[in-house]
Amino acid sequence: MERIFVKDIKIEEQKEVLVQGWVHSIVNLGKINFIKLRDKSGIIQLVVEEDSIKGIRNEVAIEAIGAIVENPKAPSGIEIKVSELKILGEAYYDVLPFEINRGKLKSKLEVQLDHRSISLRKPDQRAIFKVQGEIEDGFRSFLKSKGFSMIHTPKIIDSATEGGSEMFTVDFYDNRAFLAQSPQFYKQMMVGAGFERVFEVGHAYRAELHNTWRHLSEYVSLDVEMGFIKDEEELMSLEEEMINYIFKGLSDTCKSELEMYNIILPEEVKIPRIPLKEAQDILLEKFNKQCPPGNLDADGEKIFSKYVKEKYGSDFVFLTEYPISKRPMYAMPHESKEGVTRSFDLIYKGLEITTGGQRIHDYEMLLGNIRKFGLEPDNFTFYTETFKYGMPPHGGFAIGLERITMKILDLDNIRQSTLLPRDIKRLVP
Ligand code: AMO
Repeated sequence: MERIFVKDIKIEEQKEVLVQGWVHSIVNLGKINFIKLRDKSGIIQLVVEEDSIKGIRNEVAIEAIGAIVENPKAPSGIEIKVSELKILGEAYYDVLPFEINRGKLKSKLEVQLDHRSISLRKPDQRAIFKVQGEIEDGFRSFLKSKGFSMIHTPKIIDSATEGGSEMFTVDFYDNRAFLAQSPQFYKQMMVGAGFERVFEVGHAYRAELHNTWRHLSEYVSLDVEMGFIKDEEELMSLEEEMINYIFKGLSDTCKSELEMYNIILPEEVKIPRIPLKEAQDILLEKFNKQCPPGNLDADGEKIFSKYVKEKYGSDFVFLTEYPISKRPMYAMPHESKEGVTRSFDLIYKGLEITTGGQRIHDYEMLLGNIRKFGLEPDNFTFYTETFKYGMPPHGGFAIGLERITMKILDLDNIRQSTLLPRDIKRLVP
């Protein structure tokens, strides 16, 4: 008999089924016993006779064959009257690290992460990663429909892309190498190589010295780069359209997962675009909130998001025109607005989830800017070479996958939306 997943069991279609999964809970009534079996798709009640329950306890992996019967009292309205029950994987614990068969997980997040493969057995924990998978799927299929090519670029690299301080170093044979903070240079190079429009889903590495609710040492970066653009407005429009596409996909594919977290996604997202300076002035005038020069801090992002939500009804806001001094050397300066770049951040529910912008595409201008930033152009020839041979106007952006997942589901900590997080204190499991 072939295995069936719990969610596919239909009373009208099957008489007898074979199910496999874990023992979620047991109610022992002597002659008759109820076992809840949990597989990747759901939970079903098994009715088991006394003699076959031997050795069965929570989280043991089992297989059951039995007849489907209707029972309005069973949680799904159906149960299986078991004729054969087999243990497939014994359990060897004294006590479970935490209870995973009732309510919300009560133990501290760090304890849940220490025992990640156990905490993930809880359906609401795995639901986060169903949503995350669908976000990634939406990202890929949206961009493919717009003529973007998928690329994979090296993560072991020779020099810093976003600035030098947050790099992890690795031994690379007899040399020192770094882990890529972003595929920035490579995605630009691939635009110039003739792909024109590229995207990448890959890990990025940041040696974050602070242990915060929103920073990881290793995160998944959803990167986009597009050639022959007019300006950064085109990129923001692309991202806005993409977010609408992803939300529509999630509403279709993740109904029950979103329900678990009480999330109703908006039918249409329209994102205001506000220059950073204006946002800072509003924060100062209306909220007496002083921002660091050329940026918003975490508090500023939260307060400003609330203001935007009230004024424009949007959970998102693009902050534009970041100052040259706060952006990397590849950012395109604004030709008519002194001191600012054609770059932007996207803030979602009080957290930056994207940075992007138009890049410098002129070779001479790029070399000049590298020097202006106190860097040595000779160290970047692998990158700047592309620009020697007719680089089109281009730009792009990157979304942090764990951050957007966390915010969609209103989670408090980025580690909750990371399968196996890495941070300043965590390298296992
Ligand atoms: P930036 O450094 O702002 O820009 O990163 C882009 C997005 O990546 C996510 N992110 C992080 N997520 C978790 N932990 C971290 N430590 C972390 N650092 C960044 C955020 C952030 O908005 N090259 C540019 C992008 C571009 O211009 O195309 C870049 O990497 O969601």
